[in-house]
Amino acid sequence: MNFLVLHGPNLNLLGKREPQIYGSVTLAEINQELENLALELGGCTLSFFQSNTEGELINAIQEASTACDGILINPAAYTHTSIAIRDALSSVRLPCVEVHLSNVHRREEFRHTSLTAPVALGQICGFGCDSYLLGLRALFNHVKNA
Ligand code: CA2
Repeated sequence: MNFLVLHGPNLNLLGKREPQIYGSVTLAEINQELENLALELGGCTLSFFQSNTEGELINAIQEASTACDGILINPAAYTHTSIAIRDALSSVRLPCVEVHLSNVHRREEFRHTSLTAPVALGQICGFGCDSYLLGLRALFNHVKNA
């Protein structure tokens, strides 16, 4: 099984700015934790991509259609704004799990809407790095049992 892990805009700043909201863990550390879990799950390889650009995220989603069995995505602020990313996820027809570090439902009202969650298997939020790990487990189990 091959999974694409997609990180949206500004997540490259993790651990470097606003630790009171997003914690002190860096994106590299999250990716490492995911690699460790993939090893533990067995038979699962991961590719990682972060971009601050909507079009690059869409290209990565489209390219995943031939190379991957599923997508783990934190679309970051594009969660709340991007019909284009939602359309890309929907058209690629791969199982997808949406994750967020913070509990978006406890934050500003504009973060309560996700344009992407309706085309995902599910959304996990509020558990910091564990949101990603829980998301990978859910994606792995879904694909294994499909
Ligand atoms: O909680 C999440 O994972 C979010 O996807 C993070 C996004 C936010 O727009 C979503 O509403 C919820 C923001 C990512 C920005 O990350 C930063 C990290 C460190 C410093 C500044 C921004």
